[in-house]
Amino acid sequence: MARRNKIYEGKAKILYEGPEPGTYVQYFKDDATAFNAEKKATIEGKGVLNNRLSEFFMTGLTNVGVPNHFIKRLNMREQLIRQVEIIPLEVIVRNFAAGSMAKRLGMEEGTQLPRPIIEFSYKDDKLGDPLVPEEYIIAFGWATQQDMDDIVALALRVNDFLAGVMYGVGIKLVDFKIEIGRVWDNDYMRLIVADEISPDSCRLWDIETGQKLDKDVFRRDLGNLADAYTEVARRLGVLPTNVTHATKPTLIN
Ligand code: AIR
Ligand code: ASP
Repeated sequence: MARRNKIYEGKAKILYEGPEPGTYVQYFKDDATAFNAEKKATIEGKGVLNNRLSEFFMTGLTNVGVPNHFIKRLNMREQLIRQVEIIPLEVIVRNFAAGSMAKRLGMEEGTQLPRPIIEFSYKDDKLGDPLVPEEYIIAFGWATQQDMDDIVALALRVNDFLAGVMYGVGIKLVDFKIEIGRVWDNDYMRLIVADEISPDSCRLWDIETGQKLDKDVFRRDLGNLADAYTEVARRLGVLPTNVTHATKPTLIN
């Protein structure tokens, strides 16, 4: 059988033409990159875990009424998604200072913020995804003021959902990144959550021990990334509880 048409290949995922108009197949690779692909590795099992975890979070969002691109998982590494026009922004929500915010402001990582803080980066690897003010976004026409209001509302709903789900399994949601896409239903345009939600795009710390269970394990060489993601999946009930090593993940259907 002929391979599907490749639409786009990113650092961790590939998009293929979907079986019906308006759909794509999203394939999760085992590749990990950090610092805009300066650091690279292949981590066996990561793609399988992220496919399943993104399915878990997106399905949960659907169930609480937050619109997103997920349609269904097709197999271990692929999911069917709605085709969207991606807004070229990384929408970052922070509950505790960490990463680039902690560095920029000289704050200790883990400091609780007075309220969730949302920031936007312009998606451009060559520029290192620079932080941009809303003023730029609107002036350059990447999104309108109405879009920005909708994006902030969506981001806060995702934050409340994800923070609650993670809290339930003893994990603190420090921060995360989402991407937003436009879809059209006839002439009516809507914004929905797109891309992925996984430990690649969140900071997740064990509430008791502070242990990092996200991509910082790879960025900062803190241990085995697949083991950390397996732990997240296991706590969420996505993997059987007796799985202790990620090399060959077994999935519950
Ligand atoms: N993120 C940003 N660009 C790519 C990703 N995955 C996520 C990080 C972190 C949050 O956005 O994984 O959860 C904030 O990242 P930073 O580096 O700005 O502190
Ligand atoms: N995903 C980006 C990269 O590949 C940023 C990061 O997650 O650190 O560099």
